[in-house]
Amino acid sequence: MQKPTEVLFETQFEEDVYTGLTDFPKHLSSKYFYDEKGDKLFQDIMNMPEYYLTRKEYDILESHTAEIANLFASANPKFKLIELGAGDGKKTKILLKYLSENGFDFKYQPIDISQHVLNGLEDSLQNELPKVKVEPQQGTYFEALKKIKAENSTKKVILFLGSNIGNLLHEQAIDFLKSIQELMEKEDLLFIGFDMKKNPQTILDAYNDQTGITAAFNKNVLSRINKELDGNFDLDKFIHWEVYDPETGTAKSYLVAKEAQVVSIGKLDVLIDFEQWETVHTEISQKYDDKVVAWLAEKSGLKIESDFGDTEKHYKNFVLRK
Ligand code: AVJ
Repeated sequence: MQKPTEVLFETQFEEDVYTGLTDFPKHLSSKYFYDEKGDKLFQDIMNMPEYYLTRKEYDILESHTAEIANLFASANPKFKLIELGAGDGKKTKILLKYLSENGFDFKYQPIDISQHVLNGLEDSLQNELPKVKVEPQQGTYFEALKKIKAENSTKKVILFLGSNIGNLLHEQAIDFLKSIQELMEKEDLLFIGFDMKKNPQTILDAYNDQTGITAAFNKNVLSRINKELDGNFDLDKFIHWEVYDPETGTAKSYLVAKEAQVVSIGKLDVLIDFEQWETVHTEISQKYDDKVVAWLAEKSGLKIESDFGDTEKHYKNFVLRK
């Protein structure tokens, strides 16, 4: 694992893979799960019986559609609906349909890291809700936020669904919320989904399905290294391992090496040594309670205006304002 003195990385992916796999303990970012195959696997996850998050949020949006729509349009009826990490927009379409059928004055700006996902979303909207004005934007949340800041004027309603915030450690979540807060004006809203603490077994099962879809999703980061960086990971030599700490509310995913091995990554000109049972930490999926959400909001200079939850309070959408 000797580091060439001057490695010039062509992409963020190359740099992050290099840094993560030469660090101790090893880690890779879950943002690299999502290529075309990863998007498909995540779709499959959302349809698994164990993965309750998507259905819960869908139910919340469906049972409070009018109330949420009116909240978006309150103070100033004209707004831009900006969605961070839009995905297939399945849940957002409930709102879009209502807004469009009831003559609300808005534009929809879905932002996603995957151009493939955005194209699919734009096509499906063209078919299903042709009246909705759509302005897709490809990029990371960070790039998107910078662009939004540069633009201005119209009232912004920012959607951040799916408990995507759960991929961030609290400190990072606060930084992220702060950067959203900074580009918000008084009348703007942030509508954000949080997966709440619940029976630890329910959470563990959601990230550890018996069919192995989550395992394949987790291992997709290794497939990407093989494909894009000329790596030779043998996926069968790793197991997917999930832990959930009910005290901190943090679910963590790992890839664990079943045997000692050396993996070559051609494009990075590096050999990575794995000891038997060595881990690569790949994802966190944070779970929240009301106190933690209030603390995050306060730390980021945001106020909680209201929240919508399912009957069991397994999942909640919060409305935040500057
Ligand atoms: C899309 C980040 C919300 O953490 O629940 C699903 C991703 N990882 N199964 C989550 C995921 C494993 C998901 N988020």
